[in-house]
Amino acid sequence: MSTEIASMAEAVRKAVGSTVITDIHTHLFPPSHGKLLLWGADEMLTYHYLVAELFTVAPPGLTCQKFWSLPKPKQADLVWEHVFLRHGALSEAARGVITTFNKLGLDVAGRDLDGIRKWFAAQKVEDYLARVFQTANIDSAVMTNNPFNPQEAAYLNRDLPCPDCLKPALRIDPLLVDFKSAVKTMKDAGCKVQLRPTQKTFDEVRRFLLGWSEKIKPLYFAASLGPEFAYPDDSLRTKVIDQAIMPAALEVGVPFAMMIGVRKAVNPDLGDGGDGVGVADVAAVMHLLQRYPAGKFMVTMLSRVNQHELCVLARKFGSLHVFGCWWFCNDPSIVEEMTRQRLELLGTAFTCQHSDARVLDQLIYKWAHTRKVVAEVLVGKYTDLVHAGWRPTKDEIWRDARALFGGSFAEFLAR
Ligand code: RAT
Ligand code: ZN
Repeated sequence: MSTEIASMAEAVRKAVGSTVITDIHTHLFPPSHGKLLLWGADEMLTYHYLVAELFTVAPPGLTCQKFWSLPKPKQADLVWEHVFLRHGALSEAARGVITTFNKLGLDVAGRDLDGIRKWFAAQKVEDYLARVFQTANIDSAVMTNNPFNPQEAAYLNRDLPCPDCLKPALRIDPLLVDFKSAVKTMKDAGCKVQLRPTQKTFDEVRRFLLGWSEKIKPLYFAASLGPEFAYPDDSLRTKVIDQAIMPAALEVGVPFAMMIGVRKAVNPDLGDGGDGVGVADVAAVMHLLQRYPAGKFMVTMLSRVNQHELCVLARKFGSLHVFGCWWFCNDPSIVEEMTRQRLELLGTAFTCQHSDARVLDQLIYKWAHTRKVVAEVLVGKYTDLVHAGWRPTKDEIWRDARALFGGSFAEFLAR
């Protein structure tokens, strides 16, 4: 038995370590979208997770205002000095930078940030993108394409080249969280929308979504929502979902992805790093699933507290695809717990992780760290199976590994 378990464990580690990954939610852009695609040492060091961390240890004289007024390399210097050198790179985000530099073959132990910067300065972004995808062993990554962001919309309207490894997704938050600004953007784009929620306005919103879908061919529509998200209720948000978003999603035949539980700007001085987390009401998702039996929904939730209830819901509705260990859940201890819980309740019918990479290079560490944790969870599960008398074949192990890292998602999309 023990040799069987040892060879199974080796096969699992190999499969999880080497399976190709489809990254189903990132904030990456094609190189043709210029400065929108973030990459390199300074972008990694100023990732909002690390900026938030800097201000847990920053000297009293260093205010957020002062930090934001500095050029990016100076901001990166401050993170390097106070987080990495004076306090230690133990957090997940800090360790991630180290893992990434290391996997790129850079001398991270030498702590030579200037040398590392020189190496990045010599890279050509198109080649570097291919190199990162190869190092992380990813076949494709889904972008977040937001037509409500004028800069992004301008790039999208120019039909610029996009490498095959980057897939589109239509991000529509303002429709649900800031209808006023959504109306302004749509008006600027020539839609006949009004702030007053009339049938005509909803028809126009639907046309806006259909138009963008036709243009970019998104894999899904997506929005991030607060812990207060309720459905149905008598808010404008419910009307927008029922009269514009769901009709458009059904017509295009794409899932509606909801990322639920973010408490926006609890400390606005920190910028993107200033958002927090709150426990949400999973019943809102349940009501959507009940109301739209022909719809498809992808959901990730930010609070650890919501995870179990969400898994139970996914057992009841094949139209719900649970994905990722999002943001504050993307820490090894929580990824381990969530992956085990999901396997126990859902088998492999979920996507164990998405990277949420905002900086290209992060694909390297986010996936290296996830693979390691998920491999050990799977070894434990297969060990239990072997003890129970089952003998998983190598092919089955590879099938299951791929399922968790993109295979189940592909199946869900094809349903
Ligand atoms: O994880 C993050 O980087 C967050 O700031 C958000 O981008 C979140 O993932 C989102 O897509 O809203
Ligand atoms: Zn995201």
